[in-house]
Amino acid sequence: MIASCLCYLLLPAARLFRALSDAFFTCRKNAFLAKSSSPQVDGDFAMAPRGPDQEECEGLLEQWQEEGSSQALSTVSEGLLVDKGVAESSLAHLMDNPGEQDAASEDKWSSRQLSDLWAAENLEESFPEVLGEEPLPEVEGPMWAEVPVQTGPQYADCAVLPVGALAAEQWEEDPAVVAWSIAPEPVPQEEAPIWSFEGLGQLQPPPVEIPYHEILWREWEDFSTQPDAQGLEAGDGPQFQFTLMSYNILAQDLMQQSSELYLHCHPDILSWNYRFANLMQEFQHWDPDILCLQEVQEDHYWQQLEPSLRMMGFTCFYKRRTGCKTDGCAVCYKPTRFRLLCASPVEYFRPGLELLNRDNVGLVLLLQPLVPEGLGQVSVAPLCVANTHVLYNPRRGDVKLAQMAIFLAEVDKVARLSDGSHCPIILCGDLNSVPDSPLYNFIRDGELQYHGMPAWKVSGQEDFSHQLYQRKLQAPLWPSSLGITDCCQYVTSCHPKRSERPAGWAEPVIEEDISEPEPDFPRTVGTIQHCLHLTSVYTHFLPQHGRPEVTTMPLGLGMTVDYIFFSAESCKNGNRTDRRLCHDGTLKLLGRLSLLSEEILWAANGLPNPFCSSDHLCLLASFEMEVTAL
Ligand code: KL2
Repeated sequence: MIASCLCYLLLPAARLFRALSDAFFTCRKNAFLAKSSSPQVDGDFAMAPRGPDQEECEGLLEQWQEEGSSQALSTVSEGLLVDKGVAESSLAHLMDNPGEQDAASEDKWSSRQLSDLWAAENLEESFPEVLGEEPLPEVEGPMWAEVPVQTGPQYADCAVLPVGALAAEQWEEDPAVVAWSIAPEPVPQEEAPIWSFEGLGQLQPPPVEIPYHEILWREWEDFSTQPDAQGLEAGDGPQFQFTLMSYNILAQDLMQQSSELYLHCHPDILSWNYRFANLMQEFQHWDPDILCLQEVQEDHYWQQLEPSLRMMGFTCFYKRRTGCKTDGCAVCYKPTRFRLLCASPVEYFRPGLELLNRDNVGLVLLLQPLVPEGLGQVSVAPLCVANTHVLYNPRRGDVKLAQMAIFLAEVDKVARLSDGSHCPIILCGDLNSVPDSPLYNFIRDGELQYHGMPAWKVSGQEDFSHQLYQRKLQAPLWPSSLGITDCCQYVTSCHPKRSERPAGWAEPVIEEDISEPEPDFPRTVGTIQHCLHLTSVYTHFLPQHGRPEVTTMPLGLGMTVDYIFFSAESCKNGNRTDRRLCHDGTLKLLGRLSLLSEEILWAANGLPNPFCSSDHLCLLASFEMEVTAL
């Protein structure tokens, strides 16, 4: 009996205590780093000085002690109980359905399951096509109730541990508690952001006044002084500079459908209205010229995001996922900086094709940069901006590759110039694949030998090598009836019809593929290629921390799945695998917003947290384009 007590109470208690103190110490260091103006502390936690910043941090802790919230206590305890072990066990159910069944069972929101869900919740209608006057659903109360209590076997270690089992000082210093214990202050009228809750009735203003970036420090990494391939620094001669953000903003519907992923979060920070205000603050703070969003819920888009972004000076395009999915991708740009040449929504769903029976989408825009007046007679190439959210299912790499092939074919079509070359391209989004995975390497290297590869390997998200049944990729990966070659080009676009396009892309180019796909074209044996010469803005590693970069944190497990790729000059050394060494072409990377490590995000209670309102971080990069005198 005593032994079991020791085993079930003391061990977990000790483990929890260690997790809490680790998190707290990392937080304090992070907070110091974030607030410090000293260049010496740059990236080096161990060097963080004691000083006024620490006082501020402790002040916040004291404030919390005075205001102590029981809700916050339970949330913090829950948050830190989730660990990688939990992540692994919760994904274990994916492995229970080998074989053909896995397609539907892993995509949580296949149409059948979604309709079941709606039936269960007495919500038989799908989203209305025309959005009515109905008020937004109030999610705060019911959502908390919906979050299941942690009683599953995966929580056996911790659920028995009463919060009171720990000394108060240990958990009350957690950064997450500090974060949401700050008393809500009304936003002064003149500073009220355009997305404030006017007209939304009883909703509260966002409770946090400290901008998230002061807590979760993300540095701007400036490469503009590094000379380019021609030895020119940014700013030499005429130029066109712009910034682009890619951000998976976590659709509320998806979040509620898998609420078990967000048990570590205080319910208030999961309410859409809280998250919406935070997301808008983030957009406003970084103020990109182009904004590529994923997981944009359609009703939120039309009712809140699009109107608010329009007021911020954006023109927005939206593509909802097919089927009965309620979210999609948006691309927004500042019409003061770009003129639209064409917008091309991409659906990956192909009726009757098992490989392409998923509802993911992409959106490709061709934008003409508007050169500021005063530069004289100059021209700048159009810019192709492509945004997508690829299938999540870690076991269906075959589907992901086929989706990517359609996306690349669309990008090729939109960005191809009459001489067969391409205008500058930015391809971004949530690819649900990790760095160095076959899918990632395919985009970066322009080539992938896939034949015989287990489908789960393609994205690198999970290791399913222990499974008996392993779907293997077979050549050809997609049928010729898709009308896409193994070079990821539409069959029709290989025809000289292209030369009819206006030189210099002066006019909008809106072209339909009207001709029937031609089934008879040569296929390679087990290899796919593309010729867009793309390289990643991020390196996926934080040298200062010696840790991988993280763009998302499902169940506390940090990984990169979001990317901004941009076109670079291909290497002249003929070694395709050296694409990383490519130098900048017409697009020069001027800077990027640094990502974070898993450890730092842990100190902020993972994602979402009171400051970052999605389960992904935003990616932000600054580019320069060549401007040529006419
Ligand atoms: O990984 V994501 O989250 O890019 O952040 O993209 C998908 C997943 C998103 C759209 O399908 O929903 C999430 N378990 C956990 N998350 C899932 C699952 C699942 N089975 N299916 C979809 N998503």
